[in-house]
Formats: sequence, C-alpha cells, structure tokens
Amino acid sequence: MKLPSFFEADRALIDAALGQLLPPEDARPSTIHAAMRYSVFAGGKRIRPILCLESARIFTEKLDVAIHAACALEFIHTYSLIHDDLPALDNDDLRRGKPTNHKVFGEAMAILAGDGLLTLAFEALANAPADAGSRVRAIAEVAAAAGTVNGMVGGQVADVEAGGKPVSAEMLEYIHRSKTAALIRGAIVAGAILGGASDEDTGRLSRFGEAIGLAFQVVDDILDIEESSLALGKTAQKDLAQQKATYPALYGLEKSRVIAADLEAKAMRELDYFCERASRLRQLSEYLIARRS
Ligand code: GRG
Repeated sequence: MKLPSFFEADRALIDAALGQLLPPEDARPSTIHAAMRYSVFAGGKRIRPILCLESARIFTEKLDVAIHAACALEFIHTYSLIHDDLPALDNDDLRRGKPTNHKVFGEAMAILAGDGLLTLAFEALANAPADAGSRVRAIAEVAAAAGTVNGMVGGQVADVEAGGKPVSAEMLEYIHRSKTAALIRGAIVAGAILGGASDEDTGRLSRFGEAIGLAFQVVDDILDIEESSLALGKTAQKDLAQQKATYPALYGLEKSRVIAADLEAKAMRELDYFCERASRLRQLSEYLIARRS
C-alpha cells in the first residue's frame, strides 16, 4: 500500500529541505557528510516529517514554519536507525533496502554520522522560521521525545534490557510508547506548536499522536512476522530471533491486530473535533495502520 498521492508533494518538499539542511558531501570532513546523506536518502517513508507538516497544516497555510522541524524529526529518526543497526545493538546488515551505514562506512563513522544527525536536528530546529517562543517550545518537545524519560533513548534502553526475558503488558507498552510513539507524538506536537495551535488543540493532537504512534509500533511488530525482508527493506523476523518484547509475542497476532485497530479508533476520535481540517491526518493514519512495509 502506498501513501495517498497528495503526500508525494509533502515528500518532495521534505526531500528538498533535507538536501539543503544537510552539509554538502564535499564539505570537510567529507566522509561523515557522505555517511549522513547515505542514510537520510536511503529511501525512508518520511512518516514523521509528513505528520509534522500535516499537523501544522491544520492551523496554517504557511508550511515553511514547520519544514525545519519536519527535517529535524527525520534526522533524529535516521540517527536512531543507524545506531540501532550497529553490532552493539541490533547488529543488522540491511536498512531501507540497502546495506546499513556501518556496513558501508565502518562502525566509527556510523556512530559519528548518528551523532552528526542528532546535532544537526537541533541546529535546524533552532533556525526554524517561526517566532522564538514557538521555536523554543518545539525544541523542548522534540528533545524530550528523543530523550531518556519516556522518550526514544529510554525506550531503547528498556528494550535492550527486556531482550530474552518475559515482559509484563505494562512494560511492553512502556517500551513501545517510549521507543516509537514518543517521536511520532513529538513530530505531531511540534507541527501543531509551530503552526500556531492553541494549548487545547495541541493537547488533542498530542493524544492523537500517542495513540497512532503506539498503533504504528504494534503494526511494525506484526509486519516483522508477516512480511519478507524484501518488502520491509530490513531483516524480517528479527524480533523472534532476538526474543524481542513485542505485541504478537505477548498477545498473539489476532489480538495484536485488534489492539492496533482499537488504538487507531482512539486516535481518530481525537481528530473529530477538527472535522475536515484533519482529513489528511485521517488518511495518513489509515495508511500507517494498513501499510505492508
Ligand atoms: C536511540 C541509540 C538509540 C538507538 C535507537 C528507537 C531506536 C533506538 C531504534 C530504531 C529501531 C526501531 C525498531 C524503532 C522503532 C521505530 C520504527 C518502527 C522504525 C521504523 O520506522 P519507519 O517504518 O522507517 O518509519 P523508514 O525507514 O520508512 O523511515
């Protein structure tokens, strides 16, 4: 299943901005810039930046206020994938259908490319063409989403520590909310803030983001079992091999599908308030749950 066609325009906007914000490949020292560009342009779906732009679009037609944040989210997401694929973590050879960063550039450069992308994300956010108050709030949201307390790094720590052990439902939800949903929620909230949303509307979109972000990871767990490496662009059935804490492992496939559908419905209810203004976010949510890669 492909993204609805009107998201192609978002993707083109995002790809152009990513290209401009990343240092050119020949900027000294060129190896790291080649490594950063390699993974950013390896063929990701751009889910987080598109969510960020579409969240901003509910409140403004001037999408350039959110484009730096959209790129920052993709930089952070790409850094997390590069580091996650390293031998010390998931030890993977394939990502986005291509050899992983460390397979091409070596482990030292892959670590540094991730560091470079994380740092560049906050430089881009700090330079967003939005008012200073919104910028600072967006920076705080994205930093927390990527961080250790209920954020991506914290979730990854819990995921590593849970490997090979039985996990409780509460721990599994904590891992998925932190590891994956936090950054997705952060993308949506940053877009809302930069678009000029009220606190109440930002709250609604935050709850939407939390539910759709968790549903996204439950679907990712299901796809790891059901799809091939070719379709996923990464090694399939890795979760089982590594005895990862996943929804299908705890609940089985059928119940996991029901959980994902319930979370999607919960997320959609938060969008009701915005009526037609949220129609693109609704379509994007449907895609996120129905996707096969
Ligand atoms: C923070 C040091 C550090 C490590 C990485 C979260 C994480 C921590 C690593 C990412 C690996 C992983 C399983 C993340 C879960 C989120 C997820 C489903 C990623 C894939 O996202 P997609 O489908 O990927 O949006 P593309 O390639 O399309 O961008």
